[in-house]
Amino acid sequence: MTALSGITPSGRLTLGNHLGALRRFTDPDGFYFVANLHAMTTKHDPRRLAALTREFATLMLAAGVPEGTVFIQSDVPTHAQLAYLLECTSYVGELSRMIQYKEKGNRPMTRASLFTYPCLMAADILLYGAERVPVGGDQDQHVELARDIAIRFNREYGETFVVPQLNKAALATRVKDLANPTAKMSKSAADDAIGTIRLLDPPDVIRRQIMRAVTDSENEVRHDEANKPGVTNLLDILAACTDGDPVELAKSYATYGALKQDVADAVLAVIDPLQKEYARLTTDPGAIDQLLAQGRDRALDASTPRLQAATRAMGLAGSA
Ligand code: AQP
Repeated sequence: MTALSGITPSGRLTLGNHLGALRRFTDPDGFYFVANLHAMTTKHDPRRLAALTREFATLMLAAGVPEGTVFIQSDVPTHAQLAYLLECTSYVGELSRMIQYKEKGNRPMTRASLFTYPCLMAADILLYGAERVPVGGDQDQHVELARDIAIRFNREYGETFVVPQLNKAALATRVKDLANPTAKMSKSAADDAIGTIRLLDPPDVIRRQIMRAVTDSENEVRHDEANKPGVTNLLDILAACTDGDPVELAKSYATYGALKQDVADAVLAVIDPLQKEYARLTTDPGAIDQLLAQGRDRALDASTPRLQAATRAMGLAGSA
């Protein structure tokens, strides 16, 4: 089974991104990419995008994502090439039903890419023959569309793509915002948002944010998402960082203060080695370039045959 996952440089990486994605990118045969083409569907700052892309790629390497599996999406042109072919097999009707477009798009100044990016996402998936795509619930619609496109393409132009399945079993803990624990911790939150833990924030800032996390007016440490979202989020974070069971962990705490202290220690124990490795890697930019070139070449080799098959199937074979 081909493991494939992208992460969009739409803001600085968070603890949620690490626990839910980066640290699960462990397959030496996988493909893990910085989805920078996906970060341009709304107005963007080119310098910030370039800096975030480099930071993401370096953090992926620092997190121990296997060598040769990490690449930057725009370095592998097969993604954009296949995306165009898939745009030519998709319908305006199905793209206009996509949630992001319905919520943020459909205005005269909306970028056309906010309408077509689901085809790019389908290309990301279909290029590598991924059979199962581990995604959070908010991504279901994209995988459904990739399935529809693959089935239609195979029917109209001949068997070319593996039809992917949704892989809900692989879902990770959803880390919630510390200041608003009913919402997901998101990297696109404002840079100074107090509820978002950024992987590269100084340890004292991270500790302070955890100590200030919103809880409730009771005094009982209990895992109860509906009635105690703040405390439950802290227990889930502690469990994810220590490989523990959040319900069991709750029994060891009599006060919120003691829980927060342990959450801060556990989070910093996860983040500290990551920050040290990041700092070490950034002293040798040439080595980072080399690792990313290795990932790019491998992704290009793996994806080119399927792009060529799709190209031929659509009647674009040229003189070759
Ligand atoms: N809070 C979270 N808890 C656990 N996992 C999370 N992920 C994101 N937030 C959490 C996982 O990180 C990866 C990022 O995927 P993405 O870049 O496509 O963006 P996303 O899922 O929309 O994540 P963000 O951080 O919330 O970004 P923005 O703010 O841009 O929307 C995925 O594997 C996701 O499950």
